[in-house]
Amino acid sequence: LTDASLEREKTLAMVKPDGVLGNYTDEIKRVILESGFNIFKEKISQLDEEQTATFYAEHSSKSFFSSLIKYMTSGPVLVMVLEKENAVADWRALIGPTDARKAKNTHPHSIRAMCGLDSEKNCVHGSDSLQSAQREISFFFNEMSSDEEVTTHDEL
Ligand code: RTP
Ligand code: MG
Repeated sequence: LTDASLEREKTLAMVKPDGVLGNYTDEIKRVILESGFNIFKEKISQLDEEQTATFYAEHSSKSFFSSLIKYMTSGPVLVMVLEKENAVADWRALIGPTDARKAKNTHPHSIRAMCGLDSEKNCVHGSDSLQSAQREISFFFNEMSSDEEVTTHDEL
């Protein structure tokens, strides 16, 4: 393995329905590229209730689960595989805290401060660990392979 290939950690990023409908996609992708990530794969997807419940299975017993499913199925999402050294933690830092209202106070330069609304409608998703990243990348790019508009970028 070369040094470059060791550095290329991958994470799953998503622009949620409020971000897509609010036309934040281009601005978010600009921040992603300026922050040193490579967009390795991307596609538009429309989640259904079952897919959302599977994706967010860890939250199935939470009070906000049914609301989360309604939100996440309300429109298309843009899913991306981002790669860079320390991609998982760096993308989580870039998006900011879950509650976008808090993000506006404590992390004003974060993506959720830029385009999120509250603790649910927070514009973007990021994998929370290497293990989650692997699960979520195969969820979108192996299991849901019937989706169209997949682009694969050449590795640098
Ligand atoms: P994500 O998984 O989407 O990247 O967000 P996260 O790690 O920052 O937050 P998590 O605890 O995993 O929650 C997943 C998503 O559920 C919605 N949520 N609503 N109403 C509420 O109190 C509440 N709490 C969480 C948000 O859309 C959150 O991103
Ligand atoms: Mg989470």
